[in-house]
Amino acid sequence: MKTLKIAIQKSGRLNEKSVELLKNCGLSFENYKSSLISPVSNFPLEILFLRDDDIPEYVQDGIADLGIVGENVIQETEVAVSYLQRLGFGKCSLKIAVPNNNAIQHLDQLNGKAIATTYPVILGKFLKEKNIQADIRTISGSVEISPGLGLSDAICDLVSTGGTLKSNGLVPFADVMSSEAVLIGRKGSEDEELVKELIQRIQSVLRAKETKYVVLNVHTDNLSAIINLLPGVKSPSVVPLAEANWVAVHTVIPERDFWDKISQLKQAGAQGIVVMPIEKIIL
Ligand code: PRT
Ligand code: ZN
Repeated sequence: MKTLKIAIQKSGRLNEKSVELLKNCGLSFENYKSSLISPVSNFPLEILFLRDDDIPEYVQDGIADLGIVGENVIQETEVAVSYLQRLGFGKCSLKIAVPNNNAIQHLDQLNGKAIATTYPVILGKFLKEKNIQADIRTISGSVEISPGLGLSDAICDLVSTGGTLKSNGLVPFADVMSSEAVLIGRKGSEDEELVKELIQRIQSVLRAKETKYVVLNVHTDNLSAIINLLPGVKSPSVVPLAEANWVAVHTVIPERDFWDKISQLKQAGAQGIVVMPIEKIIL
């Protein structure tokens, strides 16, 4: 049987979450820091640990079948790969930022200015779209210090908390793109059975993360009010309790409106609410 290869970041911001996701898919492997390849013992898969910048090309060229990498890196490297699944971690935005004492207020004012970045391709396309002629200065790192050193008037860099911009006296000025980690595949790999199986496992883990399993007790007088609050669920399980006229309702609640829903359920008569994490949801 064919063995798939998936490339993930060897060390850095995406490494830990990528390893965690694959382990949550039930894959068993050693997270070797020192080696490039780790075999998975219970699935025909090998994990390649690489620098994130190399992952898109490895996948495009078929050296790896799959990869986990930030969308920012895929777009910057302009590779031909298939986007298979957004993964919900490594979220950040590529932003243009200017010194906080700067008079630049509108995009037009970037005309003729120097912008330092490690993302010249994405920035170049953005400026072209906005019809702005600026001087893109490509540097390999520490972009945030370049205005202070007089090397540029603005920067274009990834931002997550905004702390780095702030501590360098910069303010975000324009959003160029937002990014998160995605699963990519060699073109055509999405039709392979093993790839489909792995995507299904990943999706079941992601779905489970978005929901909580909830068990609550309710008097039968209040049962219909409780069920009306759970419109997303086709049929919550209702189990009789030892005490007459009381039942336990088992259901799943989306993470995004969790606390609102819990307080509505309490007001409708729910008691003894127990909340549990879900490991996987297989449809
Ligand atoms: O060694 P290797 O080449 O593999 O790693 P790397 O150093 O190139 O990348 P790494 O590990 O820093 O980031 C990997 C990926 O994480 C990026 O390609 C993004 O998709 C994603 N990501 C998410 C980020 C950030 N958030 C982020 N904040 N990548 C970088 N940053 C940097 C940013 O460049 C700036 O220096 O963090 C700083 C800003 O952070 P805040 O929190 O102060 O705003
Ligand atoms: Zn990198």
